[in-house]
Amino acid sequence: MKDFLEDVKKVVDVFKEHLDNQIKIVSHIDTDGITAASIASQAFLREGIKFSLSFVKMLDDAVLEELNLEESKIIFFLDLGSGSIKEIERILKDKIVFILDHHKISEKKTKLNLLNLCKNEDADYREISGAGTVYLFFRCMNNKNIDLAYLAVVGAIGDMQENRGFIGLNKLILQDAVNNGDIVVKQGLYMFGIQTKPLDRVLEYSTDPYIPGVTGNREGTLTFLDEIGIKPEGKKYPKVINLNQEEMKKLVTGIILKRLGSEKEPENVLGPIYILKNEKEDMMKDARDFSTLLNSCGRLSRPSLGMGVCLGDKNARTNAIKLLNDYKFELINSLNWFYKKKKNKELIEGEGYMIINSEDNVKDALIGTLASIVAKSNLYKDGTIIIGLAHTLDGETKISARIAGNGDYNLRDLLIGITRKLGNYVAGGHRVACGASIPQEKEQDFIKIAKESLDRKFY
Ligand SMILES: [Mn+2]
Repeated sequence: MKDFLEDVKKVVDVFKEHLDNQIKIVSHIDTDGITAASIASQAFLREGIKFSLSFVKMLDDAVLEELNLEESKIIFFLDLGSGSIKEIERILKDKIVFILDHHKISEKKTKLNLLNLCKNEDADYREISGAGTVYLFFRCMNNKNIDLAYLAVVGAIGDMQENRGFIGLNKLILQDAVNNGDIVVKQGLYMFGIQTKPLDRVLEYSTDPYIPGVTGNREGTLTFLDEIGIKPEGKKYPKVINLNQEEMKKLVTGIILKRLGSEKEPENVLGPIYILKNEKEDMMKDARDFSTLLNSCGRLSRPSLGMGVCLGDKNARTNAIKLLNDYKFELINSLNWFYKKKKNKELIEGEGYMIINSEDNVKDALIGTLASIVAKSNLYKDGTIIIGLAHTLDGETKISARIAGNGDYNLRDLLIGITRKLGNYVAGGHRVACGASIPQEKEQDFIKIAKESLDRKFY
C-alpha cells in the first residue's frame, strides 16, 4: 500500500511538469469509469486546467488512431488502458500518456506514466477501483480533492469490490469520505432501494441477496409478505426505512429462512449501508443506489448522463432515474425468460458450467448483468461458470462470463482461449467477470468449443 502511494506521488510529479497543456480524458463507460471521469473533471476544473472528455467501451486501434488526431498533447486514460500498452505506445507515440487504471497490465516494461496497483502481482482485485486510482492521484495533487472521495466509493461499488465492507486502499478512500463528512456508514438490510422503494418492490427486484421464490416473482413476493405478517397500508407497502423494529426483525428472519438450504450463508442479508450525507435526491442517498443508477446509464450507452448525475445536474438526474426504471423493468423480463428456460431444461448445462444462449431474448446490454445475477443467485454451486450470449443490433454476439458464488477461476484466460480458436476477436475484463464479442455466425462454434474446453477442464 505504501509503495503504491509513493507511485502515486511519482506520477503526479511527472504530471506537474505539464500543467499548462490542454488535456484529453478517455474513460470507461461503466460506473467506475463514469465516477473516475467525474473526479478527474472536477479536479481539473478546480485547478483551472482545460480538458475534453470521451467515454469508450474498449480501446482498439481505431479509437487510438482517432485520439492521435486530437490536438491535446496529454491524454489521460481512466479505468482502462493497461491492457493496451503496446498499442498505445505504437499509435500515440507523440503524446504524453497517463494511465490511471486497475485492470491487468499487458506489458510490464513501459515508458508510459502508468499508475496501477496491479504492478504488484499480489494485489487483490477488490483493493482499488479505477475511480479510486484516479482519486488517489488527484488527492495527492491537491488535498482539497478529498471532497471527491465519495465518488470513488461509488465507483468501487460499481465494480463489485464492496462485499460487506471494503479492503485495502478502498478502505482508506472510504475513510477519507467519512472524515470529510460525505459518507456515513450504517448497518442495515443489504438491498437495493431500501431508502426509496416500497417493500414489495425491493423484495421482488432483489438480486443481491437473491431470495428464492421471491426475486423476480410478483406472486411469491406477496405470499412471502403475507406469511411474515407485513400488510400493505391501503394498497401500498411501506418503504423499508419506514418499517418499525418488530417488522424489520420479521423481514430479516423471513429472508434468512427463505435462503436456508442454499449453499452460501443465508444470513448474508445484513451489511454496511453507505449513506451519502449531502445528497438531496432520495434516489442517490444510498451509495449502492447511486452506483446502480450510473450503471444503467453506462449499460444503455448514456455515460454523459451519468456524469451529469455525478455533477449534480437536475435534468440529467430526472432522465437517469427514468432510464434506471426502464432498465430494471427490462432486467426483470430477462430474468423471467431465464427462469422459464431453466424450468424447461432448455439451457446448456454441464458439469461445473452453464451456458445461456439468449439470442434476441435478452438485450446485449443486459446479458452481463443477467449472468451476474444468476452467478449470485444460489441456483448454482459455488465455482460454476456461467456464460451468457446475446445478439447485438449490429450482427454481433456479445458474450459475458461470470463465476457462481465465491468461486475463483481465470475466466478471462478461458474466454481469450476460446475466442482465439474462432478467429481474431476481442475478449477482456477481469478474472471473475469478463466479456467478448464475436460475429453471430460464429455463435454455435463458440458454444461447441466452450463446451469442449469446459468439459475437459473440470472434474
Ligand atoms: Mn473499473
